[in-house]
Parts: sequence; structure tokens; C-alpha cells
Amino acid sequence: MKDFLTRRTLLTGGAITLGGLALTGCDALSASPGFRNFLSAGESLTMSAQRALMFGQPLAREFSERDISPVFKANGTKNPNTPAYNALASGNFNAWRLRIDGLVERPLDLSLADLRALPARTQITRHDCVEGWSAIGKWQGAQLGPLLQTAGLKPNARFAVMHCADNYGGGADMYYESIDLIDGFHPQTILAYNLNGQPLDVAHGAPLRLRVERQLGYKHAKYLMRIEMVERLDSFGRGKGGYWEDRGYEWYAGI
Ligand SMILES: Nc1nc2c(c(=O)[nH]1)N[C@H]1C(S)=C(S)[C@@H](COP(=O)(O)O)O[C@H]1N2
Ligand SMILES: [Mo]
Repeated sequence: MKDFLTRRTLLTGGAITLGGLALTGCDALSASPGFRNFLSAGESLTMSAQRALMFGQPLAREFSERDISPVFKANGTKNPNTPAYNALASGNFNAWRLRIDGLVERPLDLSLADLRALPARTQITRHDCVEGWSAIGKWQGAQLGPLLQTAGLKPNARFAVMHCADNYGGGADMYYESIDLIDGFHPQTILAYNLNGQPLDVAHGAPLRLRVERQLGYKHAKYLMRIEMVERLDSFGRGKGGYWEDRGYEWYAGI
């Protein structure tokens, strides 16, 4: 594991500027003038500022072990089945790396072992798909926020674009998604490698998928390959910030 990814670095290092924070309209905190000034001052995001940012960002409900659904339906792509993905899968994803790049000071390339060595968060949550089904599962993974902090966001970074390994339905467009920094630093936003205590299987997004628990199912990008920090979303896909957004779904898919 790279030595800048130590616990100490995660806790102390990596100033994050707040200039690029895209606030969502319904956030009570963002409506307060004091908070706006604080943001526009472009100060660096210290641990305490980060905590202030969490304030007013409710957690999605978490459930207990006995609530876990006996079967967690798989939906959308159930196997990317591209030559590149199949090669990674047949090597047990040992050669897979998650790249975090774009508007960051220090691009990262992380193996599954790197991610599993980081402090883990476990959460039992309900996944709601717009197609009308839900399932409760126990997800485990590394929080995205500390990783972005390690990479060091440039002042103009506003969104995290998730690039996936699959082209849903075999079309030309690769699946992708995007979230803002409010969701990026939300404590329940994790890069999940386990579902119900087992390594993520191919159907559910192996080796790594996003969990962004206050949002609908299609935001939870499976088969993550790269997280690109960007200022604007209009140059990706058809410009609406996600595969399904490009086909008419809302970008902010809050539950
Ligand atoms: N890469 C990728 N991510 C994806 C999809 C997909 O087709 N490809 N489908 C989305 C949709 S609509 C849902 S409901 C969930 C389904 O996740 P699951 O297969 O683990 O149930 O993944 C989301 N993430
Ligand atoms: Mo979905």
C-alpha cells in the first residue's frame, strides 16, 4: 500500500478547498448565509470544517442484521462481459486498479488490497430502484471522502464522475454516474467491496461499486474503474451526468 494512504494521512493531511462545493437546494445548512460565506471564502477543509459540513446532512436509515433481504436482486448489467473485464475477473481482480484522477493534486491507483486495508464502514441499508423493487443489504467498504482528501481536490473540483466497466444493454455508451461533493463526503458514501459479508459478486458490481445511500438505485454505480474529479458534467455521455440521466432520469435522485 502506498504510504500516503496511512491512517495518519487520512486524518490530518490533504487540505480540501471548498470553492467548488455544489450545494443542493434542499439542504437546510446551505440556505444559511453564514455557511455560504464560509464556503465562498475558499478555506481549506479541516476535520472540523468537514464535521460542520456533515451537520444537517441526515443519514439514510440503517437496519439490523435480521432485516437483511434473503435475496438481493441484481439489476441493470449483471456481467459487463467485455474482454477487458473478463480478463480482470479471471485474475480474481488482482490486476484491477481504481484510478482517482482529474482535478486532484495526487492521482491515486488503488488495488482491492489497498482499499480493504483502509478503515471500513459497514451499513445495512435499503436499496430502492425506480423500477419498483427494494432490497436491504449489508454493505462494507471504504468511505469516499477520506480518499478524495488523500488525493487532494483542486479548487475547481465540483463533481465525482464514476466510470464503469460496462456498456449497459451492449450499446456504445459506457455506464457512468456522478455525484457532487456533498454526497462525495457524506459518511455513508462508500466504495463497497462486500455485500452481506461476502466479496461483491459479478452480478452486484465486482470488484467495487458505489453506495450513495440517500439516492435511488441507478446512482449506485457498479463495476467502478475510475473516479474522475471534474468541474462540469457536460462533456460526459450526453451531458446530463449519468447513463440514466442521459435518458431522462433526474440527476439528483434523492429518496
Ligand atoms: N455499472 C452499472 N451500475 C449500475 C447499473 C448498471 O447497469 N451498470 N444499474 C443501476 C441500477 S438501475 C440499479 S437498481 C442498481 C442495481 O444494483 P444491484 O445489481 O446490486 O441490485 O445498480 C445501478 N448501478
Ligand atoms: Mo434501478
